Amino acid sequence: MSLVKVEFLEKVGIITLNNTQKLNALSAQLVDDIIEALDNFQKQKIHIIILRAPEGSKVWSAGHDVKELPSKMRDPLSYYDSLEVLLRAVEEYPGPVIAMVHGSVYGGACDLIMTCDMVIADKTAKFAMTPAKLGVPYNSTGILHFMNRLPINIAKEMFFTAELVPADRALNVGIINHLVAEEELLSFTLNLAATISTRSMLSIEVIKEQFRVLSKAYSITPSAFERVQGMRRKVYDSHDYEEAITAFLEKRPAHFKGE
Ligand code: KFV
Repeated sequence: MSLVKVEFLEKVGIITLNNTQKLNALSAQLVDDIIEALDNFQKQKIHIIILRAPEGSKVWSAGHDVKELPSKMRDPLSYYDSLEVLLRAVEEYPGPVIAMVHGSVYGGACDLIMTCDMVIADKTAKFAMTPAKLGVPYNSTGILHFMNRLPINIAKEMFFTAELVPADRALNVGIINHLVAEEELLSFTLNLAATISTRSMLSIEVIKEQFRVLSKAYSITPSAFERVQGMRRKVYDSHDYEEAITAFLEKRPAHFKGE
């Protein structure tokens, strides 16, 4: 059974993450279902996508499925990890993908909304970037998503504290485009999509791709790349990573040693 609900409304493809029992944690199966829905919309030449959770969800998505993170000694966010595949599918979708957010958003799901082209939210929305709570060495493309979107001091605060940023502050710092009343969330998002749909989709597709290419136009030397990978490896080989994942599964706070 698919973990997403797919609708077509007013020329817009709507994908609803629909595994609320598991707080829409981004398991490989949920990710596969989102990607399949995106592929089908692309085949049908649907240009604008809304990504949402079911109405009234307390949690929009709890982020990467922690139960699917590898145990020690393996990169938890390698190129082919399901979350990374999803982020690339959203970035490469040939038209705007709009995140419509009601409820809280954690970790990899926060990266997902940063990867969407726009974010519309109501006052229940909150955003937390939690890898430091889970001892995870975040990956460089993920950090770049935040650097390209937010002032660096705000991005660092999110990564270092792992605390939830409430909706009004999220608006002030640029995490979200528009903060709207709960009862207007869908109509506002559909209106925005309707405006976009009157413009040249060919032009928008190419502009989106230019934003993607230019926002990744950083070059680093092979030795800098290998150094970063080496530093990250120290983290996923560490006591802290193993302890944090175990603590999550045992539903207790993690005890970090810094090694
Ligand atoms: N992965 C897998 N299962 C999860 C999950 C996750 N990210 N978040 C919640 N669950 C499961 C949880 O184990 C429980 O399952 C059920 O969802 C309800 O969660 O089999 P169970 O025991 O019923 P509860 O009981 O924790 O719900 P609640 O007390 O309402 O708290 C909600 C929330 C969201 C505050 C809490 O579940 C939570 O802190 N979840 C983890 C949020 C988080 O840190 N996500 C980041 C994951 S790591 C990540 O995304 C990345 C990329 N990274 O680098 O770290």
